[in-house]
Amino acid sequence: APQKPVLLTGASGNLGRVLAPALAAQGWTLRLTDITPFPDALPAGASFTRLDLSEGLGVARLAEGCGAILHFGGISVEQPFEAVLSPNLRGLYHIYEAARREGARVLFASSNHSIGFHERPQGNEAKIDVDCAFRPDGYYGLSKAYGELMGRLYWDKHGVENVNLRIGSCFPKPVNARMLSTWLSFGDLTRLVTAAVEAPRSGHCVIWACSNNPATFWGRDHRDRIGWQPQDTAEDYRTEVGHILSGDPVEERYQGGGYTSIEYSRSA
Ligand code: NAI
Ligand code: 15L
Repeated sequence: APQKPVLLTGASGNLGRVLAPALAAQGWTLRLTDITPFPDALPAGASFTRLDLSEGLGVARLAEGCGAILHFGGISVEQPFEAVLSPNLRGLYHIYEAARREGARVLFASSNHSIGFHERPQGNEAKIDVDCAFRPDGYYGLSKAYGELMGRLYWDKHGVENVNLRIGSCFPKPVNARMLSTWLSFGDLTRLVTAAVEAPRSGHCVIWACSNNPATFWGRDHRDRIGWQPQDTAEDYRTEVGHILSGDPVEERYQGGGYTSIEYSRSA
């Protein structure tokens, strides 16, 4: 287990509620935080502080003495610009300033929606690597691109290490055909976070956070630097969900799926 406490933002969210008990069971000392109360029993060795990420002083105080910040808090779906702005842009800045002060490593829950307007590869067409262009599919995806670039800046200028997890679809199981490509199991997520915190050095790196899916959209990334390999596969669910398509041509064309077609108004 890490020697210093680990701060987990977004602790009351879907992934926070998976990670908090799983990491605590590995003996980690966790500081949990969210704007909404933690709905479950507090795991052993964990404390919880209710806080809005827009409060920079509060974030700085919570991060005191921490060796890593797992940043999973904020807006997690497409929302109007004004709703995304404070949690995802201002909040991210507070996280990075705290990390700089503490010399802590940041794990950032980025998203496939930072690159969602790449087309899905057909047949044996080349898959995109993590150094592909950002092609956000909305204000949410744009905030994730900003978050990854914030990591780039703080590494280049201040040596703040950061691992950016470009998460596909992290749910108990895939629920449609797209998720045969994008699904990340909870087990693979927990092992990924563990590897990213425990790696002796990470620098600035970007990881395609999906399970070992043969139908993946994604190619090379920096997983070797942290020594992570996914163990689960969405393929186990092909007969169950492989026929579940949206019927929307925009959604099915692009990697970001349903987010790309929200308010889509391009005519050619
Ligand atoms: P979630 O929406 O369940 O959890 C996010 C948490 O952030 C919530 O508990 C919410 O209360 C908290 N939050 C929102 N605004 C806040 C603020 N101003 N101050 C403090 N806390 C605030 O989302 P989920 O699914 O757990 O995702 C966690 C992270 O992973 C998010 O950053 C999301 O963008 C990212 N992600 C998740 C994916 C998934 O498939 N679940 C896919 C790609 C990225
Ligand atoms: C995300 O970024 C969201 O947080 C999650 O709710 C899913 O929509 C996921 O992407 C996805 O693309 O399936």
